[in-house]
Amino acid sequence: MDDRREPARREATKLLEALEAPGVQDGAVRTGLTGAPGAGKSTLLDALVRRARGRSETVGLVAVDPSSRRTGGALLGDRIRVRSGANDPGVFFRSMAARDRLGGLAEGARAAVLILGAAFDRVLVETVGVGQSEGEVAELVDTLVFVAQPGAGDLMQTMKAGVLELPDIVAVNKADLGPMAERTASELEAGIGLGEETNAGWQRPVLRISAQEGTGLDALEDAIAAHRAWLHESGELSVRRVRGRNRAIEEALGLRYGSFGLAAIGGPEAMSERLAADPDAPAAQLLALLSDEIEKALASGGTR
Ligand SMILES: Nc1nc2c(ncn2[C@@H]2O[C@H](COP(=O)(O)OP(=O)(O)O)[C@@H](O)[C@H]2O)c(=O)[nH]1
Ligand SMILES: [Mg+2]
Repeated sequence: MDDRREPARREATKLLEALEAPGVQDGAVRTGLTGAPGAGKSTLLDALVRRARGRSETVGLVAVDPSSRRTGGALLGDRIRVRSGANDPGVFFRSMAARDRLGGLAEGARAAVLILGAAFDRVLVETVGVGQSEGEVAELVDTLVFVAQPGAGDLMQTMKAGVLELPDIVAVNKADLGPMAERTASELEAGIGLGEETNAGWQRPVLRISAQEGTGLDALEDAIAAHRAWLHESGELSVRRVRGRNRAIEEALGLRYGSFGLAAIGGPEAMSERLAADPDAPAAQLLALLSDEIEKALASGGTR
């Protein structure tokens, strides 16, 4: 690691620790939107932002584009800026490329979500539903909404990819298209009925919405609120946050030091034990601690 970066890293660690302190994140409703390109995520996001602003709630937005490195989410950004107004201080937008050089998706996006979660009433994260990035986003937010595109072809692909295990709420968009949307919704209901109980005790609803016409959005907001209440009551909220924290730490260390670095402090199993032993420590603090240990171990010559 470049020594000149060290002071900046320490400052960032302090900031992230403060953002993870008890109570700081509790106020924000953190929701992820995922789904195939063209499903209507950005349109829905825009509608949700305008509804939230209508209730005088502030909104922080993060767009994660797994396909591009630098200009990811530019389209969404333009859209939000145009529609919701660039000068509205109650809306903040940040777009993220999937992976920058040092940090993975989890590290950069997680920091953005924490910062926005401390400052805004709602945090909305949009990502294209492809494999790993979707799982990572699921761990950054409290509620993941899968925006389904009507059409059998897409649906079969989605189901094959196993993507449907992650979402807490399924919103079949473009209900204004009629029978095709209704068929997709029925298929998804059947598909979800067969799924194993990944979310113990939470009945995942399949909703019909039209982001364009604004129909079904009351029900969607109700479902998000109900899911949030369930997260608190069931204790699942802290389970998820610890899982997200652990994933972020493991990914960040893996990217910085590789498997060789992990081996230097005893390998992945030793690391899992370390993380499990301290579920309450902020990610940034553990990350800094483990980074130090790895660097010392590497400097003193290899694995122990
Ligand atoms: N008919 C219909 N079209 C929609 C609806 N929502 C979005 N669209 C259209 O679907 C296309 C893709 O929308 P977009 O929000 O960019 O999708 P994203 O790629 O998932 O972000 C655009 O042409 C939208 O106007 C809807 O509820 N009904
Ligand atoms: Mg979009």
